[in-house]
Amino acid sequence: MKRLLLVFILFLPVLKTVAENGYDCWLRYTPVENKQLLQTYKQAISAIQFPGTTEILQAARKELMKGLNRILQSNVALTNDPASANLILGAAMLPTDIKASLKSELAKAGTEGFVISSQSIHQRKCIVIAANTDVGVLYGVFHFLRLLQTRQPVNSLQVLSVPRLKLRLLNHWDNLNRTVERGYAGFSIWNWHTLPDYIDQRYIDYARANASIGINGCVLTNVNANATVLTRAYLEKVKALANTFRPYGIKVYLSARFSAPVEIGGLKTADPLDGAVKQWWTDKMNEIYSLIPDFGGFIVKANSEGQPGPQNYGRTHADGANMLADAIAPHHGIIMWRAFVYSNEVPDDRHKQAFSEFVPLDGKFRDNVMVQVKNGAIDFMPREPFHPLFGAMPKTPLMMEFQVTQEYLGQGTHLVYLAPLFKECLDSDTWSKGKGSTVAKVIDGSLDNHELSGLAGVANIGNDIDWTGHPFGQANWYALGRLSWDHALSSEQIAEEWIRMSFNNDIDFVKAVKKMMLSSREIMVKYMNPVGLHHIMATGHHYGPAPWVSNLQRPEWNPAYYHKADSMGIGFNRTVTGSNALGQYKPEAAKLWEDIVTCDEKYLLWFHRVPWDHTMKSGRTLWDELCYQYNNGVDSVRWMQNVWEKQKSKIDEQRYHQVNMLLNIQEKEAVWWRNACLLYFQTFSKRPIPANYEKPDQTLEYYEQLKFPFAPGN
Ligand code: GCV
Repeated sequence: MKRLLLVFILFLPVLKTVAENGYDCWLRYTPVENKQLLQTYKQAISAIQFPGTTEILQAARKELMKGLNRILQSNVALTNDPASANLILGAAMLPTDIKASLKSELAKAGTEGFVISSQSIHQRKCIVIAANTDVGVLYGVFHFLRLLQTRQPVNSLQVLSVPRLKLRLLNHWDNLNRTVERGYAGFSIWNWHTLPDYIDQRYIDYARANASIGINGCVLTNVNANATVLTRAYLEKVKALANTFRPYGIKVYLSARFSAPVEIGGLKTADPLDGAVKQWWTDKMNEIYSLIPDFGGFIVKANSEGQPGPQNYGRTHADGANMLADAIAPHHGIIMWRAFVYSNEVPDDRHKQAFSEFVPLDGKFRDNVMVQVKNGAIDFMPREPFHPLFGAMPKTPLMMEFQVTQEYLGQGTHLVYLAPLFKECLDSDTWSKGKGSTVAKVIDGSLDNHELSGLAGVANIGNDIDWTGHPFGQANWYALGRLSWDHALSSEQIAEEWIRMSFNNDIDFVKAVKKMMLSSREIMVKYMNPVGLHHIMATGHHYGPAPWVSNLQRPEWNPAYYHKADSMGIGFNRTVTGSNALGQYKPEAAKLWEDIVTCDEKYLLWFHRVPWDHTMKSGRTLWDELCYQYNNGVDSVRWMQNVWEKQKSKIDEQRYHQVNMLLNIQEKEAVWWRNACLLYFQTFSKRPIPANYEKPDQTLEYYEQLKFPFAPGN
């Protein structure tokens, strides 16, 4: 019996079937498998000098020790003796000789950056993690742990890493009743009922995960805001979260309901120019900062999709934003004012409306206002050209808003790695100041010399055990953070880091999964929105295809408004002969898309109305190309299933099985998108689906009558 037990214990660590539920995300700190590498790591890191008692340094030290003890499978010693230490960390308390030797690097590190440097100190090889601030040290610790987790050599390190953006945020669209708008991973992680007294370990682990990728702020509440969060009882709860996140360098922000002075303040108006309204907000800011001295500020969705705003009182967006900005300025907070506006009373192409409303306001916002712009002008579609506001408001710091939650990209069940989508937008050239005026340079402030800069992602996090529901959803959270730290990182590098840390360092596994991830966004575009189609999803919950919808009250809510299919062709003419949305771009940027013949075909139907028999670059007609792309998309999901099946022996059974089931759903839904869209568009094209493709196994009527009254996230 004893021997049996021994055999069992001996083999336990190598069993691949040990279940992993994904809770630890990319901070699993698995032991180094390779004995030689383990030896080098152990030699390099045997005694650590890491003084300091601030809460941030304590958090950093705790993380470092936890990570090292697991990765190196031994208890690494902390020491106060500089003569024996070979890993030395610190900011203010860094020994002066080390500080002096890193002077020029530290001069560049700023308030959040860090230096990791291999040094020879008193004839001994040492690794130094240094920064000007405690939070810089924390980021340095996470970077160092990442090097070890991804099994990088550490014998000759010279790293200087500085975030390119000041504000690196997650926007939670979480409601106070714990439902999450467009959330597909359960309910909100904020348990408002048990706050402020109960601090769930999840809050701490959330902060750790965020800090590890450089995120330094989170908006706790939905932009479709509820004024209740501004009442004293709720502010106490917000304070508890702020206290929990502070050791990890994370500030809290809230969404502001513009009509709060009426709803919870008892005023008759929320007019931003009214003295009593201004006073109400000033008092509210004072109250908030008395509780949370480092409160970050507010995000505001105003006069958009039914939300109240300054226009209710005949005032402009700038009037509204500036009133809040003035009230928060004494506390150094900021206002993030969203540019996601469109109105059914404006007869113009929805694509153009934000630009038309906001460009005239350029230069009219206070210094502590940022205008937050979605990556594209419609709404987080699988593929959109960059928003024309980027580069068009040089006097205003513009902040990027990406959507990490996959509202229009397969929601909680499709494996779609979003870094390529984020990068596509960031790398787009606005030409606003000549060639190379990329969106990235607009938002990092370098193009127009702005002090404030930022990027936010609408979070995909919920209370599911693995945070994001789909194990690969974590990769998108990870990518958002890494790109907000450094938008020059490649999608490939980010994917590789994430795979190695979240699964393992097996070279073949990393290679196969990386390939699948890097292809996944393009594959999803093919089976959902090929050739520039957009906004053809179902109404309300946005789950599944419904290009046939054309009876909704507001024209721009109808898919038919966007594809405009008829017997002649399909697509939205946004050229000069149509809505001329293209006219909002600089001519050099518009050039990519303005001519139907040379237009980048990924955007063809976005900008052009195209006859069904138009010859595509492939030589196929447009109709045949649509058939090809939809089918190729489905085939490629099958390829992804195949890639994943081959990884069975490489990872834990639980996550293997989970992803397997999710890929099965993705395959089914890709077929659904293909069949529904092709059958519907065929009613206009009147052309056959070429015989070499699978025939739809259901009728159009079948797809049209499908209903999902309880689809999540709505
Ligand atoms: C928070 C889209 C979504 C809405 C969301 C809105 C926005 O319209 O479907 O759920 O509301 O964008 O970004 O404000």
